[in-house]
Amino acid sequence: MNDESRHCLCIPATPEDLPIKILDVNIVGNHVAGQFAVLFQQTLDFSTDASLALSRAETLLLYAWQELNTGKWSDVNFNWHKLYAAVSWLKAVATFRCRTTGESSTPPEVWLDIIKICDMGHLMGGDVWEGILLRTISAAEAKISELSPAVFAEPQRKKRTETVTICDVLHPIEELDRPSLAHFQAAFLRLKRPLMLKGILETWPALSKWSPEYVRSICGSRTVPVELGKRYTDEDWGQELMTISAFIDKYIYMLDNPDKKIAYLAQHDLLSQAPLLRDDISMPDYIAFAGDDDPDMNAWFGPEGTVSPLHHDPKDNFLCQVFGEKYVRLYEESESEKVYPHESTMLFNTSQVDVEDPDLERFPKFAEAVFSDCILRPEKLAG
Ligand SMILES: O=C(O)CCC(=O)C(=O)O
Repeated sequence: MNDESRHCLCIPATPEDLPIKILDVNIVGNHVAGQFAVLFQQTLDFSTDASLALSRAETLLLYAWQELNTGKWSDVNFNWHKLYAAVSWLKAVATFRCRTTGESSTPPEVWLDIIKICDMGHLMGGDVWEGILLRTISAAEAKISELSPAVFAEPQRKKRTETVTICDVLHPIEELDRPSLAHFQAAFLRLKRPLMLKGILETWPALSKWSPEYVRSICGSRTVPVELGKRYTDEDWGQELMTISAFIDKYIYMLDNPDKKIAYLAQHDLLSQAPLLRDDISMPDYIAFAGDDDPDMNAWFGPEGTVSPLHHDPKDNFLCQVFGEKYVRLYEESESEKVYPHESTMLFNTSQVDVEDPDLERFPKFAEAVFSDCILRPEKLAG
């Protein structure tokens, strides 16, 4: 492997620069720790057969995957996450060794696969070895744009045709045009009522730049979790990991999707995954007054017709619309009983009522529940 490829894959000058003892044997067991050590040596010793390292990496990933998906995600010991992340990077290196001859230049498809493998590692495991997965992804992205500039070319905004009728607003949420911070604090935080803020996002470059094609050009090769189905409360709802590019083709442009199945890239920390998108927005000052020093920042990206069922979040929310429009309905906490929260522990924060078509025989009190509503368009922000 030449120096440039080693550099792109973040392989240190000497293997000793990567600590091998990162796992607690008491948690992962002697066998897994032993297999990990062999994989580590095999992958970074370029005189060995890389296909052996690759199949050992696959086996270890499967093992770690099972551990990660047994029981509650929050109860999984962090050693399993670390194992998944570290093995993913070793798999990326082994894949590169299997797919390249060392003589001709590496085709962009190989770098795209490296990004996929590292993204999976990062999604499931976080990161190890000082952010090696994200560093490898950045280097691979740079390599792709150098080899094949068209993949990341500056896009044209594609025209979309709206066909979904959006609900009528019945009890409009109060609108404020750039309120002072003091006014905002009094109106929203003290009275605890929702507000629609106007004129706040005007300076965001995202408003003029973002479109499906722009997002594709920035992070089309990145893997993200996608919710399949119209609502997460539906029986046939599921989740899948796919690249953003595949998501845009199949679920935004509905290519190769004859039944027009709906999917939603929902509640995902996309802006950390794609820092260039993060540069197109700025945190509204009002957030500093919401008493959260470390706010979560999630993105929702979907086709027309996607629905987030009526639910409650543990934190206050600022919902900003950058593209398209969205009907939002809010119920006060005092109305909880009338919106019939699910009884299961998984969905306890979600209403059983389909707001668009409520079954008033099953949920009679829903008819009396008091709500406020609005349509969010790119220039407005609901707090
Ligand atoms: O925009 C959406 O579809 C849902 C947003 C949401 O659930 C939230 O802000 O908590």
